[in-house]
This record gives sequence, structure tokens and C-alpha cells, in this order.
Amino acid sequence: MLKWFRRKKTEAEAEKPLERPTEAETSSSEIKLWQKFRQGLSKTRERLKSSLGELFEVDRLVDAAFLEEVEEILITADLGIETVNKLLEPSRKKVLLGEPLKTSELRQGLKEEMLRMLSLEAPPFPPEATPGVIFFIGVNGVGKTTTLAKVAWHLKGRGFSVLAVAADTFRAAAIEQLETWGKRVGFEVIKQAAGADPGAVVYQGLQAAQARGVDVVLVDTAGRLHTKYNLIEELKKMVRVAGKVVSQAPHENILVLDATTGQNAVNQAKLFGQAVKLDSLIITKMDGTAKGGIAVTVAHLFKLPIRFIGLGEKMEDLAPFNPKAFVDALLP
Ligand SMILES: Nc1nc2c(ncn2[C@@H]2O[C@H](COP(=O)(O)OP(=O)(O)O)[C@@H](O)[C@H]2O)c(=O)[nH]1
Ligand SMILES: [Mg+2]
Repeated sequence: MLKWFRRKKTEAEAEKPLERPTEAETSSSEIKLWQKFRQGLSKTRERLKSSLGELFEVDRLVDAAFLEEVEEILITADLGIETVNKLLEPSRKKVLLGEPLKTSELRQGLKEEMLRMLSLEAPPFPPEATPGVIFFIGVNGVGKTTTLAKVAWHLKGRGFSVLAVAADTFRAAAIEQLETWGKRVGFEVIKQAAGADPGAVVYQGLQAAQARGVDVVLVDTAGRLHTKYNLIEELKKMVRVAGKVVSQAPHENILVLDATTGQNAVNQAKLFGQAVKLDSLIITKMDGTAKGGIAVTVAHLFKLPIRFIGLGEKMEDLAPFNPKAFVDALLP
């Protein structure tokens, strides 16, 4: 399941043969993660289930009216018109040509198409460079800082050393928030005073990471849209600065999206995608929304793999994204 998640080998492990976790250990932690993942999607699932469930209850032949109903329901789960059209395209063709298509086949086809949309190739996570530099990008309030802390906790659990850079220098509170997380999770934060040049903080942070031999640097960025021009220019500058200190950095630009904002997420992906090369997505607040379909839309439209989904406010409320589990949870 976690095939594109890279594992850190400790020195001790490198010397002695790897001890595999017992079967019970693996399955109990995997089951917990799966339960959390499923639980987080429950609102979206409930919405789809109550409406689609009825439609699909009896296996019968699909006609144009049936397809239209399915289309409407999928759109209410924030799948977006373009994505829904793409999902239904093969079935629509069949119906138009007068070929028999059963509702059970339609459902299976939907699942397969959705799985295909979500199964995008991605390099290993965290990046293989040392230090691997990851930027957290997105508009204000989507959960960048919280997600950074969750990812730090996740990476530490897998044996990676982590350092955070407080490059959202817009407000003192933003820096303090990251420091509080640093204390709670146990990672160092490189910061300057509020109002400092974010590029300078990135420079300082990456130099510190190199000096300390840290595995992964997590960069928290600002997201205030009313200063849109500056925001984008600042972001571009941070990216340039990072590349000057560490070769090829940033190695991964993660766009953080809030699932509750629905289709607005598409505009955010456009906006940031014009400024910097986006590599992946993290969708937050899946726990509180029936609009989980937005994950499929953004991944499909922008060809961005989803790394994690956020399922709450605590550090452990983050689940590695699993396309198969996602589709199964959404369309049982
Ligand atoms: N329910 C829920 N709340 C979240 C999640 N991720 C972040 N939040 C909350 O969203 C709010 C904004 O988060 P913050 O990290 O400050 O966003 P930022 O402005 O993008 O850095 C905070 O109250 C977080 O606790 C999530 O996955 N689920
Ligand atoms: Mg923040």
C-alpha cells in the first residue's frame, strides 16, 4: 500500500539484518489507518450512498435518464462537471450506441475509471535528496502549518530527522504556531522576526539543515490572497533561493487544499500552478465534509498525485493516500 513511501534505514538497521514487523503488528496498524481513512470519508460516502445506493439497488439496464441522475449525484459530491463527464464517458458511449449496459457494470466502470484517475505515478516520499526540501503551499487557512507538523510527526515515526522553516513571516502568530507544533512533535524551527524576508528565512533554514545533516526540511509558506501579487512573487523567490542553497531544491512542492472549499480548490491549483511547479497534493479536512470528491477532480485535472489526506486537527490525523481504499470507501 505504501509503495511510494520511502523508508529510512537507521545505522543499526544497516548493520544487522532487517527485522520485519510481525504480521499482527502490520495488520493492526494497517487496519487502524484504514478505519481512520474510511471514517474520514464517511460524510462524502453517506451522501453518495443515500442517493446512489437507491439507484443501484436493483441491477437493471442503464438508459440516458439513469446516467443523468448518476451525473447529478456525483456533481453534488463535488466531483466537478469535467471529471464526472470523463468518468461517465465510456458508459454514455455504450448507451448511445444502444449496447446493453447493466447498472452493476456502470458502477464497476465508475470505480475503475476513478481509480485510474487517482493512480498517478509519483517519486518516493520523502524526496531522496539530502536534505530533501519540501514546500507547503496554499491559501490561508487550508491547514498548511498543521499539515506540516503532521507530516513531520509521520516522518519522524519513520526514522527521518526533520527541520521546519517558518517562511510565513507575515504574522508573528504564524511563527509561534509552528514553534508550538515543533515543541509538541519534537522538531527544530528556523525562524526570523515577523515581517522578515521569507527568502532570507529559507536561505538560513536550508543552510542550517545542511550543517546539521538533517534528512528532510519542511518549509511553511504564507498564503494571504489579498496580497496576491506579492504572495506569488515571494513564493517564486523562495523557490529560487532554495535552489541556490540545495541542488534541485525544492524537491517537492505540495499544494495543500481544504476539502470543504469544494470547487474553489480548482482555482487555487490554477493560481499556484502558474507560479511554481506543483508536484503533489494534500487534501485536508476530509473529516468534516461531504465534498471529498474534490480530491478526484484536482488530481485528475492537474495530474497531481495525492500524498496524504488530513482527517482532523491532531498530529496523528493524517493518512497516507491510498487510491484503492479511497475509491472503495467512496463507492462501496
Ligand atoms: N478538522 C480538521 N481541521 C484541520 C485539518 N487540518 C487543519 N485543520 C484546522 O484548520 C485551521 C487552519 O489551519 P492552519 O494550519 O493554521 O492553516 P494555514 O493557514 O494554511 O497554515 C486550524 O484550526 C487547524 O486546526 C484537518 O485535516 N481536519
Ligand atoms: Mg500557517
